[in-house]
Parts: sequence; structure tokens; C-alpha cells
Amino acid sequence: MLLIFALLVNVAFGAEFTCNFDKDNCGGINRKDDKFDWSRRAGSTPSSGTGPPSDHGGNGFYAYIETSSPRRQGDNAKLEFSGKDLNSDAIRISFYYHMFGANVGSLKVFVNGQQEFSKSGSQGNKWVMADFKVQKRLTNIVFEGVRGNRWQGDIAIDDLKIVDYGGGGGEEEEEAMDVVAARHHQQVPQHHHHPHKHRLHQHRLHHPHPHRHRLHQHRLHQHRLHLRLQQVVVVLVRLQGS
Ligand SMILES: [Ca+2]
Ligand SMILES: [Ca+2]
Repeated sequence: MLLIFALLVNVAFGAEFTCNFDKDNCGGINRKDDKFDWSRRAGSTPSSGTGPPSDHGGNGFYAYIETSSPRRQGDNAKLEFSGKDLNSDAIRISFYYHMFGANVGSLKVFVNGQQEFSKSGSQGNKWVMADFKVQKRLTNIVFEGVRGNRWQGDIAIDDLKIVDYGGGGGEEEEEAMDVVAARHHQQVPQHHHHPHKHRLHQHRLHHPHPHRHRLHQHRLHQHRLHLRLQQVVVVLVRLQGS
């Protein structure tokens, strides 16, 4: 029964964004208003006594800040994900971080420019889960790593997941979650009465490429599949209860 309930809760999340960094940064971009960039890596980092032995899954890639030379104390790196089409005023963000070493600085997460998470210093040689909810419509999420006072300060992240846990509904759900590179982000004119529809329209105008369309169709299909699964689970639960 518990299993069925868990399944029900899981499939209810039609709109979600995940990134395991195994293939790429999933549309995340390294910002320029900082000192250096996040890297992707598999296995351990080049420096001893800092960094993870592998990614969170064990065989893939993670994103991390390499704090060896030429990096200096206080150098920062920002990785940004832009989620302009998430139709929700409430999101849940989770990810794993690995902060191990004698000189670990800090990791901060900003949602729409406001800091929502911060951790400093070594947290042991293990992946730790961060999980929090934010009552706002996601514009962007930024992971900022800051280098500590010496080189044993690598900080890694993996398995980012953002889900809509509250808002949304009706036809607008088709817009679902669409995380794209921040450089595509556009401001919505103040006079427009339907900001999301406008954004979606702009999005299509600016991304006429077939693969974008297919991606959209794929998400629509996935979303409908989720709804169908949900219906099946509800029937199962009723059958079990009767
Ligand atoms: Ca990974
Ligand atoms: Ca950078």
C-alpha cells in the first residue's frame, strides 16, 4: 500500500527538470560575472584529499569547482539554469553536494537572485542531499561555488531535480517545465496580459527548429503519460481498498 502511495505521489509530478550531468550541463550555463567556471568530471578530481571519488550515481559525471592553482581564495564560479516556462508558483529543489577537504569554501544557491541555500566548510567525504521548497515562480537558479583559503576545497554537485509541487493546471500545463540556457531568457513586456502564453509564443518564435518542437511534443507526451499512469494508479488503489 505504501508503495502504491509512493508511486501515486511520484507520477503526480508531471512537470519536472532533472540534471545528472552525465551528458552535459543540461542547458546550464557558466556565467561571466564571476572568476571561473564549473567543470564536468567523472571519477575523482585531480587533487588528493578533496573532491568526490565518483559522481553521486557511481559511474557518471558531476559538476564541480576545481580549486587548485591558479584559483585563489574567494574566487567564485556561477552555474545558472533558467526555467522560464515552469507553470508553478511553488517549486521543490533537490540536489546532492559533495564538499570535502581541509580548505572547503562555500556553496550557495540562489533562486531568482535570492539566496535559498548555503553551506560552508568540509561536510565529510560523502554526497549529501539538499532539499527545499520555494514559493516563487522560477526565473533562474544559480549555483555559486566559492574557493576557500587553499587548494583542498573542491565542491561538487549532482542529480539536480526541480519539480512543480503546487501550482499549475488546465491547458497551461502543457507548457510544463522548460529549462533552457539563460542566454535565451527574455523579459516579458509589462503590458502583456498573459505572461506565460506570451513567453511560450516567444519561445516558439525564437526556436523554430524541428528538434525544439519535437522536444516540446515529447514533453507533452510524457505529461499525458503521467496523467494516464496516475489514473491507473488511482484505479489500483481503489481496487485494493475494495
Ligand atoms: Ca551524475
Ligand atoms: Ca564563470
